Amino acid sequence: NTAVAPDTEAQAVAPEHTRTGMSKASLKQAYIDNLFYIQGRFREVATPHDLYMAAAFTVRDRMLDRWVKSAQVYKTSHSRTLCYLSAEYLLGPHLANNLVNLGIAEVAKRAGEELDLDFNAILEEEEEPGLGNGGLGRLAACYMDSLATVQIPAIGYGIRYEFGIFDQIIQDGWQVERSDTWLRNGNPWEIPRPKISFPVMYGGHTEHYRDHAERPRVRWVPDMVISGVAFDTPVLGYGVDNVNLLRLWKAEAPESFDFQVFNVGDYYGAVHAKIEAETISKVLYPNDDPEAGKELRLKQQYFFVSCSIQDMIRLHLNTVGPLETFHEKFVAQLNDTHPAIAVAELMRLLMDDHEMPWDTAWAITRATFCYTNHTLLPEALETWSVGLFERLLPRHLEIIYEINRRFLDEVRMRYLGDEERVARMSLIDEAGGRRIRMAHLAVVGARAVNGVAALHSELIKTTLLKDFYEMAPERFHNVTNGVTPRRFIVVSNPRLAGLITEMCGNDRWIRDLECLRDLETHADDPGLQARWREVKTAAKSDLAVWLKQHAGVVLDPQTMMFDIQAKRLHEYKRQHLNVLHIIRVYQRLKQNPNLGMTPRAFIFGGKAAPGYYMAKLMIKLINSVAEVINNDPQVNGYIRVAFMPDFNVKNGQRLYPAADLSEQISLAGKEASGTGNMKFSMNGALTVGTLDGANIEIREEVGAENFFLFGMTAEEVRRKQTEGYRPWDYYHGDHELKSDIDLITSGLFSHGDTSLFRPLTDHLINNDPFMVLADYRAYLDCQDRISEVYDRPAEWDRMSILNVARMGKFSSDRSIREYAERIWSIEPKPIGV
Ligand code: NBG
Repeated sequence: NTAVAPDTEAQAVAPEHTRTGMSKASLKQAYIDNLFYIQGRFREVATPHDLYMAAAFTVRDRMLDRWVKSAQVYKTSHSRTLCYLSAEYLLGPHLANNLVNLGIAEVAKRAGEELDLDFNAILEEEEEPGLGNGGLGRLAACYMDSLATVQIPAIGYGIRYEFGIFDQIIQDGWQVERSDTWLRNGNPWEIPRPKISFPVMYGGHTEHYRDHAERPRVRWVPDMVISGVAFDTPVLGYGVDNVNLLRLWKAEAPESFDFQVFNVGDYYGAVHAKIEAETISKVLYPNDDPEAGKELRLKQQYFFVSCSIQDMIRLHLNTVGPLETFHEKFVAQLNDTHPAIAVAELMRLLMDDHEMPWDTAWAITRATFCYTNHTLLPEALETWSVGLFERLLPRHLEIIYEINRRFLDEVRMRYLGDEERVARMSLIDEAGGRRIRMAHLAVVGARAVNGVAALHSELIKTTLLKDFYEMAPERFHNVTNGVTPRRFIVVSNPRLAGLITEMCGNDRWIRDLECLRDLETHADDPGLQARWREVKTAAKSDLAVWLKQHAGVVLDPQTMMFDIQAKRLHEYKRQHLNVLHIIRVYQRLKQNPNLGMTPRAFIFGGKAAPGYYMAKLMIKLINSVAEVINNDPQVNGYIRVAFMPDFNVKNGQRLYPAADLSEQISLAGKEASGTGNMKFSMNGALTVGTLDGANIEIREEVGAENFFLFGMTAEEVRRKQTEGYRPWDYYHGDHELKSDIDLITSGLFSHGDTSLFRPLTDHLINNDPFMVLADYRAYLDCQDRISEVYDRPAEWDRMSILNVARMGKFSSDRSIREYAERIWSIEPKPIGV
């Protein structure tokens, strides 16, 4: 069931006479039926939303067929199952992706045409579930796609936030946040499971007692109980019949709880309890890095972890049997430390509810969990105050103390007399208010730990978790991130996908991205280069139309290089370095209006955490520079600046295909991996980048000659930091740099206001924690080289083709296979039909 073209295979699954047939005729019939029987509409009165819903249900029915079969096979074959525990899933729109994975994108389009439907308008109608912040949440979504595609039985567990990541609008150049009401019109992709529901407890105290056999036992008496209800979304693999489960939990007040209060006559108290319970899954925290100490966030984490572990135990008891084999049935991957409390929760359930002794419970727990670290930034490493834990999760605090006591004894035994090491490794940070180090809990409770790119995994071993690495080096791994080529090439860039398929002679590359290598031999072919360029220009035109409508900026897709930086706004990602380059080009043009330069459109996209002042100021700066440049007739034939509002998955899909140049300019050692870097290269953009995160591996793959490298290495950064970095010296030592920064403070971009951007420029000159000034000159020189190459189209196109041809490694299918083989020990389980 592997090498069959998806269209044919899909037809084999559902014969024509069934209600989920895949032919054009059955699709048309099903669509009309769904419009009528589900939406209660006929064509003449249907709204665009009705038309979308009917399409979504038509596609969903065809997935459910396969889902039921997958569930049956997984159950009867007792398949080992991967549970991905993640507080975020940045899924993006489902419809187009599911059509592609079902293999019916083409036939559905034709069916739509015959029904006189505007296919693109229907796709546009979908509101995307933005249940994540950025890279980490999107990675979880790519991994769900790949798990199904490489046929690994898997359940993704998470939270069904009622409000996902905020919508960003730009007002007067500033970011303004609007709440994301994605569920407002209903979500056709999910199936509520009111009967799959678990109690989740908070607060109260613990009681230690002896049971009938005189064994010491613990009972947790909470002061609040809520319930978590499952909502399931099917996730279909590409070109296979495997459908996995994404199970998201919604918080509700348990009925019985309501009743109790109601019975004693406290109606308002009951209502209040209900509201408080439902608050828990209300909204996603919009920060890349956790805000310290937010109680509701800890409640959310524990909420979805507790429901998920209880669900796993239920599944195990229903299918396999005794919990002693729990770790043989399940592996649980912790996506960062957000679900790390799972270590204590599994211990609690095994011991308190299922009467297991500590050692057995601990052996099972340690064998179940694996932990992925996604950042080295100190401000992003989660810790929770012991006081908060004591109030919210008193039983878990006891368990964590006991885990710590036993663990530190081991450390002491191993490193006699090294009490400093003991303090460094403790799960409790004793310095300045006692705090629980969630990363340490995850490491101690997991059998494998991994970073997300080669450099990052090395830095974990030599800095962040050095002591742990020394103690158990065999538990440390690297799995470099990947992205799904289904969404990020086939769905978002159909023209490129078509050209690649034609050049390769088949579409195998979609499930085996290494096949793109076939393009290499054509890299110098002027015929391919011309078509390659046409595809790129067409994507640029689409983006230009969109940006004109949504950002009010006019860009010329024919003459301008599209230079794009799209990612969260963060100082370490250095959007301000990009801005300094724009200002330099602007000044050059002003000094010499006849400078024949390569025209460029500088395009930005990204959200700032609502409380991150400096990041918001960077957005304002970009928009302010844009306003001046775009309205200056002396330069605007050469350069323009655009800020795309509301960068999300849907809008990302407009950006990646249209980029000539991808900006990956973080300070070396700070970006754990990056995944946007992969999405851009896969779509033929060349990268200007530092030796950071996965950039290093991208450069290795595509060849140094096809990558624009600049800046310090992580090692050089470290050295400069220890020697004492003085941005002031750079500012005074480079008159162009000084004049670019001074132009910002002059008020030119702020209608004469010389104080507006002062916080940003002062910070650069005096502190510059991410060494923008140190890399400025190298960045500018590199950008000049880039402009020169862009003026030699044959050379540029060749490089672009080679970039795509050599991106095989960065498919998330490869990442998942590595996890499955090296970390999880899970075999693919094909669904034969
Ligand atoms: C982010 C990193 C990125 C990385 C993604 C996915 C967090 C905490 N980390 O570099 O900053 O690509 O994770 O691994 O969001």
